Amino acid sequence: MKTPVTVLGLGAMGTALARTFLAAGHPATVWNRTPGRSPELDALGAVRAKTIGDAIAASPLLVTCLLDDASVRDSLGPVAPELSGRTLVNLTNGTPAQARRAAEWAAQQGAQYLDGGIMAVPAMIGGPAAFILYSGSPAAFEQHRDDLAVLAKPTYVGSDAGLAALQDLALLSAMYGMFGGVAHALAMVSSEKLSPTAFATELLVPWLTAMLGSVTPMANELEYGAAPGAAGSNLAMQAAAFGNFIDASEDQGVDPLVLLPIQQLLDRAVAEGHGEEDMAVLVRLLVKN
Ligand code: FVH
Repeated sequence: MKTPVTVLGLGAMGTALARTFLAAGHPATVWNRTPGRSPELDALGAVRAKTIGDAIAASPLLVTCLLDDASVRDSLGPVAPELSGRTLVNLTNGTPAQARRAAEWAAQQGAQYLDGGIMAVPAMIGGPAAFILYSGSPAAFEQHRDDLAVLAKPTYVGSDAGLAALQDLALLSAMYGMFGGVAHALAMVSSEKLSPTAFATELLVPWLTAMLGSVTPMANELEYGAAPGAAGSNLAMQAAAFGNFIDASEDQGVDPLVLLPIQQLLDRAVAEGHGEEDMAVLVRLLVKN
């Protein structure tokens, strides 16, 4: 028999997780703060626990997917003794510090703990492009790797429980930076009588795809130092051009809000003597200690 699993939280993501466990043949018990959410799970065979205590008692493997760290603490705090002997996999978005505190707290309750960062939207769960970062108890990960694999490719990143959250937030930061730039680009195009769809498909997506080729060399440079003659696009040149981005935005009636921090960073790099270097320097300027 497949491992029985309890899913705590039936928001958009918790519902997708429960549905996917059920589809893979796992007996699944579900609980949500507001009862009756996601009724479609009943027809798929989910057992709806009346209390969170009943939900925890039903399975050795517990998956939480709630709004935030406070909602996890609010929900699990009153039933902490019930966690003993179980594995808690927390897929709620949080910080590394929150994950480390949760791991310590779970250990005090006698539970194994894995923290997870879901790199997918709900529709991707159970599909080939989804992956989930896990950190925390190596024994728990080995024990439940196959169970967790039905949700998304499980990627274990270390026994320090904070490492999944750290890399989850790093990945999401890159994504939001990209979407911020995309929002600005589409606003610029929309300020004229141009088709945003044609711009996106014919120009923007190919451009971003080509620029992705710079990401690994930038990371390499950070780790191993600049390759001789590598700086083909120096920062002084980029800072000089960046004023045009801001001026053109203003001329078009587009708020340059998302560009201003980048301009600030480029100007700082040049002022601190890095004008002849390239983008990898920006990483060093961002790190505070
Ligand atoms: N959906 C997504 O695209 C992203 C993908 C990556 C991972 N995130 C994180 O997953 C967590 C849950 O996200 P969600 O999409 O399921 O969120 P909602 O649909 O808004 O559901 C929220 C659930 O949390 C429950 N809840 C809220 N506050 C409390 C509380 N104080 N005590 C107990 N439960 C609480 C809420 O219950 P209810 O409002 O129905 O009673 C929902 O079950 C999240 O960390 C994302 O960042 C999703």
